[in-house]
Amino acid sequence: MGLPLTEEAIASHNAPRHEALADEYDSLGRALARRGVDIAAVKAKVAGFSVALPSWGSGVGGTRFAKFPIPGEPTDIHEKLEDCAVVQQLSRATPRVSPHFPWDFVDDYDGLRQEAAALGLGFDAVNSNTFQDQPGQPRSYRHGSLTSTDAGVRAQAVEHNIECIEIGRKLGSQALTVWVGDGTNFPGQQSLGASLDRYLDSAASIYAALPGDWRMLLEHKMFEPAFYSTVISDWGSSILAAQELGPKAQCLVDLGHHAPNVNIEQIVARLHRFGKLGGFHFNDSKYGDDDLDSGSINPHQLFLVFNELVEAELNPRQGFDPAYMIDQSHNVTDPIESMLSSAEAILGAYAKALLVDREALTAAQQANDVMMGFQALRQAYRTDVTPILAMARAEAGGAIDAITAYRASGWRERKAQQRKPVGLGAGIV
Ligand code: PSV
Ligand code: MN
Repeated sequence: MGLPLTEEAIASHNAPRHEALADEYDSLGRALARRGVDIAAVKAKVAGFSVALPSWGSGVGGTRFAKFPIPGEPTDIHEKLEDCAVVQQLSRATPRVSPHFPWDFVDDYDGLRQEAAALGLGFDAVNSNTFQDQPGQPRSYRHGSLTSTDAGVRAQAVEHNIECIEIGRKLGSQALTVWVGDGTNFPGQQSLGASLDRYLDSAASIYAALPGDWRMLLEHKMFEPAFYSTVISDWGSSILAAQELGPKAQCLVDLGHHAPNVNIEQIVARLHRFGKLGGFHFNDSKYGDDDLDSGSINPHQLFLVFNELVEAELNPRQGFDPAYMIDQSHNVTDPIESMLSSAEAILGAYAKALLVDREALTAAQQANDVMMGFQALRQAYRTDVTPILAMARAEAGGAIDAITAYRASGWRERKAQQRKPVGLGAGIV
């Protein structure tokens, strides 16, 4: 199996756009040079940045009310990989896929790894799933998984996570992301203290099965599906658990998993300060865990998060190497288009953060010059970095205008002829 799109198709998309892009890139380069910024250095950083795609994000998502499938959407991990390869071919920023089990179970993981490699893809963190029951599963997660009061349920959940590690080893991953939906809907339903004890105990058994060069990424979430309390509800619970588990345990920040208006960039800085910033699930939200496209609602927040990440890059603590992943639910768009748009938003936030005049910022902060500190960020934020992103993509063999190139490729229409239709019903968030 070759790559989904031909190189010629991308080249012929780029050809008529090159001249205008070069003009815009040169013009931005001159403007940045006047600010003492070398555009080529920023482009090189952007070109070296990548974000993993969620295997589940290539399917059409749903809300708990409904899912509206589109013709040609992928129905299994093989087709999901193909769609992720399209995103990678056009964006050149998404070379890895983060799989989710049991959704992506197959019989032959060595074969799956080869299949991905032939599509130009590798695998990122593996995600376990103990928030749903699967057909034929001996015990139910209705009342919790890693934190269940039933030792047999806890053992089953631990076993599943260890199985995910085993699969991940075959796929070449080096991290396990653990998110549990465990929690309560009623005060009095469970002991808030004892459920955390049970979590720590179960998590320690998973931790003990981690290979030496692996990380365990603990993903917190304030609410949903549990609406009164969640066991790992916030970054405080997450970092305490990670500290208790050991150095290979770090915290994963899903941008949608916080209380409204929480200062996420500050959380990022705090986690970094203690060497516990393990990774991200990028998405955007307005009200709760909306799983909307990255940067579509609050691009400024994304920029401020990346501002902290650039600070962290410049002042690395031990183990600073966050796993960057997208985690979105594409309910009303073609998932490939959403992932292209999101990758661009994420890279754009990074590029803008790279433009911050760090010397000016530090000097302003030192002198308590409030307005100039703010302006150091503002100047970078209002810069249109589109030409840098497009040039980096084009130089790497990607498309100057990725969504237009994707539409012109006719990929989805072709797949609508070839792939079996997916069922209706409520989708997964
Ligand atoms: C939970 O809301 C979450 O963010 C976790 O990362 C899950 O693995 C993912 O969404 C997929 O449902
Ligand atoms: Mn997530």
